Amino acid sequence: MAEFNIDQFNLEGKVALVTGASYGIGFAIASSLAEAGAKIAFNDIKQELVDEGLEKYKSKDIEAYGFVADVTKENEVSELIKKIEKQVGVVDILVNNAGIIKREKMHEMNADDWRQVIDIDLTGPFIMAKAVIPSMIEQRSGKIINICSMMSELGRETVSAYAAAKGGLKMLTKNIASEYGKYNIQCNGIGPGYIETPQTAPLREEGHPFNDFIISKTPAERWGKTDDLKGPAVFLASEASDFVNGHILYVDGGILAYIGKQPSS
Ligand code: NAP
Ligand code: GCO
Repeated sequence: MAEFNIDQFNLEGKVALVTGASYGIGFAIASSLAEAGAKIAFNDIKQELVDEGLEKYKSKDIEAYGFVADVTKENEVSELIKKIEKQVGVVDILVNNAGIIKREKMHEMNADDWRQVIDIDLTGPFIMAKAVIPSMIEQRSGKIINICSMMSELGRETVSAYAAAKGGLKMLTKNIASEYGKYNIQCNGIGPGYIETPQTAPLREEGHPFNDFIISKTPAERWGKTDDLKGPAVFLASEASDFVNGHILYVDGGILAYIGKQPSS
């Protein structure tokens, strides 16, 4: 690698595919990659969400290409990649963002709900990654960013399937890095802390005890904003991180470093 130059963060000429990026974390990350120069493609499971997303990108002057595709369906993903290659170009950067959570006590959760979470949050990133890796091998370059979680490291009541999937996603990240690093493909994760999005809306309702709990567990003493994830995403998508591989970058305001507030004496 040449001497450091700020242009290493520039993504001009790159095509970035962000899954489930009509709103929330995916939308913020895709916007940051576009601000750094990349062309954006995204998918979602419903046409109305894709349309909503397209409007939002347009209002920010971002040229984005939106497609309907379910990340758990191999045939839909392979069609998606063909369409993107034709209309936008070969995918240089994949961000596996699409994900769901189900908050249920484990002993009351049925196996179908468990399977759905594992399917979308873990098998989806596997299907997406395997669809773009062949062209990344051919190009001898590629970036895959998996959106992990605090639950890649920690457990909590009611999120067993999500924690199992996000813990698995951390290990899939390390395995992709191990298997494809020789082709100059880097696969890293971003582990967001507790971020204000529709996914966490039920936990942030006025008076919800979880709200105070999260603020007290976070040294930054606030919920994260989707904007907090933009810089880390650009870094991991860019040449500036070419020797960073298999790493999970936790963007959590310090949660994982902290034992929690000490009792006042
Ligand atoms: P979100 O607001 O629920 O957005 C997730 C997106 O993925 C939605 O557009 C969703 O569509 C889409 N999606 C769901 N299933 C899909 C499928 N099978 N195929 C394609 N798209 C699908 O979530 P978020 O809070 O922005 O979270 C984005 C990612 O960050 C997730 O992986 C989440 O686990 C992770 N994360 C979130 C937080 C947080 O605090 N918010 C923290 C750590 C990690 P629908 O609206 O139709 O479901
Ligand atoms: C929950 C939350 C989390 C966050 C996030 C933490 O119910 O505990 O929804 O799972 O969304 O993934 O990093």
